[in-house]
This record gives sequence, C-alpha cells and structure tokens, in this order.
Amino acid sequence: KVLITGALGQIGSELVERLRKDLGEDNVIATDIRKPEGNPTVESGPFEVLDVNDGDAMLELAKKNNVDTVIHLAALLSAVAEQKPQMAWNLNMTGLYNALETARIVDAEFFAPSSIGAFGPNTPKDNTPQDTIMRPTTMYGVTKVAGELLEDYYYTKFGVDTRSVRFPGLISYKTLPGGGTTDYAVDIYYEALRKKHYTSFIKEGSYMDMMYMPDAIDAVVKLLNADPDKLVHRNSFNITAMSFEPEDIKKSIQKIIPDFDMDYDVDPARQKIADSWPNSIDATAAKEEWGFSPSYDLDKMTADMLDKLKDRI
Ligand code: VAH
Repeated sequence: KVLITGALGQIGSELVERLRKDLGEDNVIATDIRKPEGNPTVESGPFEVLDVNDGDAMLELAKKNNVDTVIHLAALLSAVAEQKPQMAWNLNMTGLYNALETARIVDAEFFAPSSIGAFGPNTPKDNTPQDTIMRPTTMYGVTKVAGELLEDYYYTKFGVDTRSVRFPGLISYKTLPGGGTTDYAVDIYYEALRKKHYTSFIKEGSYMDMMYMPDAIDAVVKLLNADPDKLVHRNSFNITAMSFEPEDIKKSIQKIIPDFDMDYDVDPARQKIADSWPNSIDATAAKEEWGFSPSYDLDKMTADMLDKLKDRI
C-alpha cells in the first residue's frame, strides 16, 4: 500500500489518480493538510487529513495501513518559500524527516521530489551535469539540496530504498500549481483561452527546464519500479523534457490561437529565483539508469493543454 502526502497538490492529485488505476483504489492512501473539497479523483479512495509535521500521526497511519511505499510530496514551492522562509524550512525539512523516519520504521520504499531549484547561480547553466556544484540561493533550493543529502543518508545508513528526481517546471491542466516560479508556463494557457492575452512575470529570454505532467507521472512510476541494482544515483536524478523561454511558448500558442499576444510585467522576486536556476539540464543518468524518456515536446504539450482546457474555460 502506498501513502502519499501532499495528495491535493499539482503532482499529488495526478499521481494519486495514476497509482489508484495501476494498484487499485484501496491501495493508495491519499493525505493532505486539508480535506479534498471538490477533488473527485482524490475523494474516490482512502483519504486522511495529515499534517506532515506530525511524525507520530504519519507513522501511525503507515503502520495501520501496512504501507510499503511512502511518496512524500508536501512542501512549499520556490516563490512562496521566499516569502515564508522559516515556514518553508520547517515544513520542507521536518516533513521530509518524518516521512523518511516513517519509511525507515515500516521498511517502505521512499520517493520525494527534488527540483532544478536545487541548483544555484554558480552551477553550470547549460546542459547542467547530474553531479555538479549545488549552492542554491533560495530557501526552497536549500531545502531541496538538504533533502537530497538526507535521502541519500537514509539509503547508505539505514538501507531505506530512497529514490528521487529533480523536477523541472511542471505544466498540467488538472490542478493549478501553488507558489512556483515556473507557474507562468501554466497560467499562460488559461489566459490564452480566456483573454487571448497574457502578461508574463518572467522576462523574455529566461530559459528554464519544463515538462508536461503526463511525462512527470510516468517518470515517477518508472523510477519507483526500476531495478535497484541499476541505480548508480538515487537522490536525485536530473530529468527534463524541454527548455524554453516565454517567447517560445507564446509562439507555440500562436500556432493554434494566431491572435494570441503577450507582454511583460516582470516580478523581480520570481525573476531573481529564475535567474539563479539552470537554462537546461542533462538527463543522461536518468535515461541510462532507468530508461527515462519523455514524450511531450512544447508544441505537443500546447496542443493538449489547449484542447483539454478549452472545455473548462
Ligand atoms: C517551482 N514548480 O517553481 C516548482 C519547481 C522547478 C520548479 O520546483 O518552485
């Protein structure tokens, strides 16, 4: 049985749906800090309100349900973490520690995401290597690097089967992201359909790695099922499907909505975060060690996003 924290989030709500399809409704216990009002996929199976800062409650839930896999997604993302750094440290690190302790005690496999946000301004920005300098200048990045190290420690010290990916910006139409820097690449599709216009808070020419959510969900499932003997790395694999800047996604949308236009009103806080991250990372290790292979490029993602969103807007 799988225990998922942060199940109502952008990744969580889709991972719950996929794992319940793969493993059966009752084998995925979804948890989040609040009740799933109006989230039919999460509401369709076992759900518990859980504050990941409460380690005893998490362990109790895992024992009671014979959990053998812990997927820990609850965290504050980059932009909101810069507004509330102390809360971000407490939630991102205590939550992770509690999830790792739970996995250690019940002997469960473990997954938690890292991010391109784990890299910093002196990390090589183009084709960023799997193993390189990691001195992030955001609280989010500090918690991600610390998280990677803690997860590797739990593997080497206690034998917990920890696995992780460094997610790029994730784009999806089912659940809005919360408080990220890459969220402009989600907002733009909603605004293109609502107003045929978008004002980007990230400036022209800012390249960041991105991925469509179906590829992200496939990557988590593939890594969790990968042969552990083939894993040279564990926490945490670079993965990416594409790298683009605002003008690229504007042009991609214009192929379907020709009169869509965009202007800029740059948010200095989120621009500062974006500037500290890589332009494009190298995902060779993930491809070689567990067959990572994304299938959506920018135009294919744009076509699917606009098609799925048009009925809802
Ligand atoms: C954020 N979407 O913007 C998240 C992610 C790589 C970006 O970590 O914080």
